[in-house]
Amino acid sequence: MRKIIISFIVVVIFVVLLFVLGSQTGKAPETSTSATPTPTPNAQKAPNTFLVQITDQGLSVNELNIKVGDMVTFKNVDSVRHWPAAGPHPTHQICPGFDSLKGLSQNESYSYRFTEVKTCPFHDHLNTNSKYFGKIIVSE
Ligand SMILES: [Cu+2]
Repeated sequence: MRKIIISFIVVVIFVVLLFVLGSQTGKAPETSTSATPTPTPNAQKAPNTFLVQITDQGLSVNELNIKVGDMVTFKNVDSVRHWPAAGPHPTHQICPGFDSLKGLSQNESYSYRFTEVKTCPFHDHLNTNSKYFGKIIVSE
């Protein structure tokens, strides 16, 4: 009877050892591959805000590379109204929601936060001149 109990204990210890060793070897490749840090949501920096000024000469920036979560502020510094909106004109449906919904008067701003990986072409809904066309490239 005593022999059975001892051999049972030995088996239990053996199984526990196997489990511990198994979980360690399971972790080992993970730590070796994480030598090159991969960005995690917690490691990402705070969202940025980018400014696009709308002037009588056109846009201060026509092509903008941003990250998901970043915001773009369009400020009209021209004396006439401008209406930033996503393409295509006139429905603005490529990036739904990216639309000031009215013409901005001088010194008025419109901000939009981009929440998905996408390229959003935009234009001035009130002016078909190509100098008011641009695109916002949103990446992870
Ligand atoms: Cu339009």
